[in-house]
Amino acid sequence: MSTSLSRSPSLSLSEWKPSACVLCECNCGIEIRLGGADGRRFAKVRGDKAHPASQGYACEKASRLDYYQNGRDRITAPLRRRPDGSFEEIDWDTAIREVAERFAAIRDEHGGESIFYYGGGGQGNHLPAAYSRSTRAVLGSGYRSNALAQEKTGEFWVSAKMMGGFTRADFENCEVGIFIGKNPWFSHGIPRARVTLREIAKDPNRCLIVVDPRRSETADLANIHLQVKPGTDAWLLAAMIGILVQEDLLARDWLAEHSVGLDEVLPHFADLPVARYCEACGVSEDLVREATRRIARAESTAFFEDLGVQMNRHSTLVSYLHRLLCYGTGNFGKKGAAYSPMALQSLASGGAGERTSPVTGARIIAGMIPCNVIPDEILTDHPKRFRAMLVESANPAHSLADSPRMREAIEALELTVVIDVAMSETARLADYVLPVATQFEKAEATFFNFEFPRNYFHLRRPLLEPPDGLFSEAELHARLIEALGAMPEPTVKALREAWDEGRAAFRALFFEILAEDPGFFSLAPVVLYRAIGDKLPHRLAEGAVLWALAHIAAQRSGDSIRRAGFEGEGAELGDALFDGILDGASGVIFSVDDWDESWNRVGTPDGRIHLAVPELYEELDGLASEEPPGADPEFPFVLSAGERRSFTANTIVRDPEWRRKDAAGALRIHPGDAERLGLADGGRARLSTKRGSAEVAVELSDRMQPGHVSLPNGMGLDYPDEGGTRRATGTSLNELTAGEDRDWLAGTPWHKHTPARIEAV
Ligand SMILES: Nc1nc2c(c(=O)[nH]1)N[C@H]1C(S)=C(S)[C@@H](COP(=O)(O)OP(=O)(O)OC[C@H]3O[C@@H](n4cnc5c(=O)[nH]c(N)nc54)[C@H](O)[C@@H]3O)O[C@H]1N2
Ligand SMILES: Nc1nc2c(c(=O)[nH]1)N[C@H]1C(S)=C(S)[C@@H](COP(=O)(O)OP(=O)(O)OC[C@H]3O[C@@H](n4cnc5c(=O)[nH]c(N)nc54)[C@H](O)[C@@H]3O)O[C@H]1N2
Ligand code: SF4
Ligand SMILES: [Mo]
Repeated sequence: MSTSLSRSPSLSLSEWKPSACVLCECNCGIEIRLGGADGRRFAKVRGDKAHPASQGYACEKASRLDYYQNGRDRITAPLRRRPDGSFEEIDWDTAIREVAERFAAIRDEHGGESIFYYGGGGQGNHLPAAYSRSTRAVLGSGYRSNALAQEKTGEFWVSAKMMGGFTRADFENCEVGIFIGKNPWFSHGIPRARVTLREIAKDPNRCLIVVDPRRSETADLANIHLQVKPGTDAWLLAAMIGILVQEDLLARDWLAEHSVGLDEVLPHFADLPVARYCEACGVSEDLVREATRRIARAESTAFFEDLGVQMNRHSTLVSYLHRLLCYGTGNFGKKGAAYSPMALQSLASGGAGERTSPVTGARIIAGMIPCNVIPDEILTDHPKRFRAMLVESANPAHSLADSPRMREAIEALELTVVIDVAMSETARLADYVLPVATQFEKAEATFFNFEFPRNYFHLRRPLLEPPDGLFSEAELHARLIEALGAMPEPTVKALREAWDEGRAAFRALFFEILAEDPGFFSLAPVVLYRAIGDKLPHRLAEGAVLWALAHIAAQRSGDSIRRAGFEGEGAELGDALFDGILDGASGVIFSVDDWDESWNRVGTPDGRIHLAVPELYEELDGLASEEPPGADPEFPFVLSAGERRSFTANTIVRDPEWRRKDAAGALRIHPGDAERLGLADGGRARLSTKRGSAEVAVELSDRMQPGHVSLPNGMGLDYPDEGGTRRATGTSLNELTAGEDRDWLAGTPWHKHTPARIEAV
């Protein structure tokens, strides 16, 4: 395969090539101009005006994506761990053969369920998860997890109970926008976040409400800032619902038409002592009433909850209260409110806790085991414990609670295989490290497509060839399945020939194979990749699996796809959509809905919103007698472990130089607290939790309230300096967090509420 780049570098230097940013879930469309001596540097990056969602918008981080693409700790050959812990390079045939043999041996001796899969993609790459589905099926690996199971699973659980599906909200058109534990100024999460925030804030007819203990950068713009005490959002939201009920502000007619269960819920709020709950959360009752009334009288309100509450105490309860507030004021299925997007591939399917994990019996929500119990599923002599792990595009030794225990768990496994581009903290613990092409060296895409009424999908084209010997996850999974003897070669051959004959022939054969053997479905990703990958235009081989997803979407949501301009009946529509995706260099609108369509996607049996969630009543009622989290004399501070700042991006970018300032990520502390402890701006302090201790740089910040301190996410990575010596910069947060500090229901961690002690050094 040769590219315009390798044939005529001078041409490619002057060309802007469309792609997308991979640093947060927005995946803004960008254009990249390559440069440098080898033509492989990202010389210039700008927003892509042709991208359907971002429309030319990009934040400051995208301009420095070269630090990801050209990182110094890129792995360029498969690595095998020696008994002394060091690594040796091996050739690909050996690597694939040994990894396949060792997984197969564990499967044959202990059952495939003992092989745990973690990851599948990060902020920019979800195709690996689609292909690994085949490998997992062949290995019989039924348990999996990823980062969503330490942030969103509580919300998924509540959403599944109340709505039978996942919802998002329309900030572009809302009258009131409310962010609960979310700082979109830095974390984004909605398209063109800063533009939208400013638009809401400056319009006198609209209102921006922020719930955050910190005066966040988003709170700076807000009309109403509900500055709760850390970890007390449950009291605040319960008080707001109490006000709706007691002041008769509920959207009663709307609720009668669209919901069930109101009568069951009302008694929990009818006599709720609003004043006492406001005191518990530290916000003046007047302000709480004002915000609640503002929401109740608005034409529409858009809600967004994120890590500030999802990684905090009472997180699943807060997700429930947030939704009661949202539906109680009639904010679903209309412009400016919540909606159900049409997903090409849902990230939140797979049950709401009916299955449980093999050792600890933790609820499996949306198919994922809670991240916080993973070490407990390994470090035991339970016969059903996990004995091997396949990690793909994730760094759990760094990103999960209690890193020391997670390291111990990985070391205890019989086999750990890591698929990554860089020598991550997790890769360093693996038995085999399998390197792959970066997200700009292969076709990639995410399923973070949540827009409405016009939703988009972006299959990115590769900009660069991978270095010699490297290839994508799709190719890797295909090779593993071949080595496992599970690739149906005659089927692949027949499908290849059918593709050349035409789409009708290909469809007929594919669906015939599937009808004969439903088990074929899980192998379909790698079979499609082998059958048609190299036949797709624009080097989009890894897009092959989308052929199947396009057909499923066409079957389920034909009208939405036709409204987006794709033509054809039945299966032809699927091919039209697939071709549209292949053609859309800057992304493509694949579904157009009207607001009513959201109601058709409500997945409850009666199509109504279910307000009653009895599993949470005990916790809800218990707030009345519970002491809100206060100062523990041993650990008097609350550490918010993982704040998103201007230049943080989990661990995708490993070079600390990429941050323009504050490379080590300082601990932010209120000036009054600092003075009391004798800490100066720019000085050092010792930060200790019950789990660990670290020396940190200090930054005085009047954004923090007294008693609350914060550290950024994505720090503490060790990275080779120019001479090759690895050095860590900043604090690895999860050396300080504890696995048992988690939500009782969803198992989501309390990272934003880590009790801590601070001393001057
Ligand atoms: N710049 C940047 N952007 C990112 C990322 C990144 O690494 N860097 N990561 C992406 C990812 S993976 C995610 S999940 C999102 C997360 O996006 P966010 O959830 O918006 O990010 P955070 O900064 O972790 O937390 C948001 C806010 O929660 C507040 N908070 C802390 N404690 C409490 C509390 O007790 N109550 C309330 N109400 N708020 C509290 C914090 O002060 C903070 O302002 O960001 C995405 N975007
Ligand atoms: N204490 C605390 N912990 C947290 C958080 C917090 O706020 N506080 N935030 C949590 C959240 S919200 C999240 S989302 C997680 C994120 O944590 P993880 O899900 O573990 O994700 P990353 O740390 O970004 O690791 C992604 C890995 O993918 C690799 N990679 C990049 N491109 C490719 C590719 O094309 N293919 C492959 N195979 N690999 C690639 C990178 O090198 C990196 O090692 O962290 C969580 N951990
Ligand atoms: S980091 Fe910035 S440019 Fe990149 S996707 Fe997120 S908002 Fe867009
Ligand atoms: Mo995340």
